[in-house]
Amino acid sequence: MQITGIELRRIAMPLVAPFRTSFGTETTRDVLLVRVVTPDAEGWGECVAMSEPLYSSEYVDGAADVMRRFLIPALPRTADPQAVGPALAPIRGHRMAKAALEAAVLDASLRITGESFGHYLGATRDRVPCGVSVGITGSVAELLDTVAAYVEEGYVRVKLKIGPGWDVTPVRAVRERFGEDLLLQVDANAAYTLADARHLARLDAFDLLLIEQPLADDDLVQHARLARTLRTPICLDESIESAAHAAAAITLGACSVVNVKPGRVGGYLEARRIHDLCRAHGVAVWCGGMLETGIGRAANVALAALPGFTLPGDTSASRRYFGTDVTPPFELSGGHLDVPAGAGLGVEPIPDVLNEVTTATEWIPF
Ligand code: OSB
Ligand code: MG
Repeated sequence: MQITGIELRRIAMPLVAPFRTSFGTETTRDVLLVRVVTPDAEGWGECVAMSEPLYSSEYVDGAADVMRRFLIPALPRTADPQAVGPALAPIRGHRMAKAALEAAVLDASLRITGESFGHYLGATRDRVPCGVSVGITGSVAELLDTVAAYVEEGYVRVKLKIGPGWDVTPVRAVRERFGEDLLLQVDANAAYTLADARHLARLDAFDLLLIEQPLADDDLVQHARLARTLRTPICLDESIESAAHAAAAITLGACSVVNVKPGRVGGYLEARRIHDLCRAHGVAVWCGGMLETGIGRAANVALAALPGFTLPGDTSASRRYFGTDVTPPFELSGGHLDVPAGAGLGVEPIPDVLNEVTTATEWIPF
């Protein structure tokens, strides 16, 4: 199956509410979609880079540039998903861009064989429990209202974004209001340093499932030190860009949980390797999110159905993000999302909706 060409499609997706983290506020999701065209099938991939390099060094314009100048010319001529990673390996970094291309090739090739993403990856469930990531709000009262609405919708786990000046007080308020049975965790997006260890230990009082990425992305050693001073388990997000990083983090004792995001680690195949490694070591994993449209969400939900994903993920319903998703919406049922069962991603963009939100397209012949 030869690749005929690749379309880069930029879309602008207004968020239903601004999403504030310790690194910035997002009001519109600026997304780069990739469409791989072959004579027999087309495949879609979503690049999770954000418009500015604040979560990690990647950003949407940079991803589009590296794709057209370096990654697409290096792709194998035939659409073999297993060959994509090795072909792109000589180009350093740019994992989110690589992941989007690999996902699109995977989707195209699975649509031809009729196999679903979930089946291909090794999913063992047909639905997955869902958590929700709650941004920093203007007040504790607003946060409590926001969390109440999500709990009412059925989310089985709540993650609060935290940062210096927005940590112990909001966490205490949520724990007091919703009680000890609420599965609750926090995400600092690398906003603290080891000098904050005593302050972070105050969160131990609230029986959190985990604290995600408290310290800098490139500091596994300090996370290992922090882990010895906290009772709350440490989960790494930004720090884990590969299975090799996950192995190092486990060896050092830098984390006891890993947030798996396929974009951050260079693709769904590397994400599965991290799942396998963590599972073998008894380290829990869960599927993170990057405010994906239905394209990326379909693949994430399939991944989250693998047996080592023992904690609820940030795989929320489409309506938590967008008024109108580019695919038929993912809807929560009893706190779960169904894993798509159709060939490939099992979902496709709705042409009219896609055209409505498209800001630019570029065709790169092969
Ligand atoms: O750190 O997990 C994160 C969104 C964008 C960038 C980084 C993160 C997040 C989220 C939201 O927490 C996850 C989601 O609902 O998609
Ligand atoms: Mg995170």
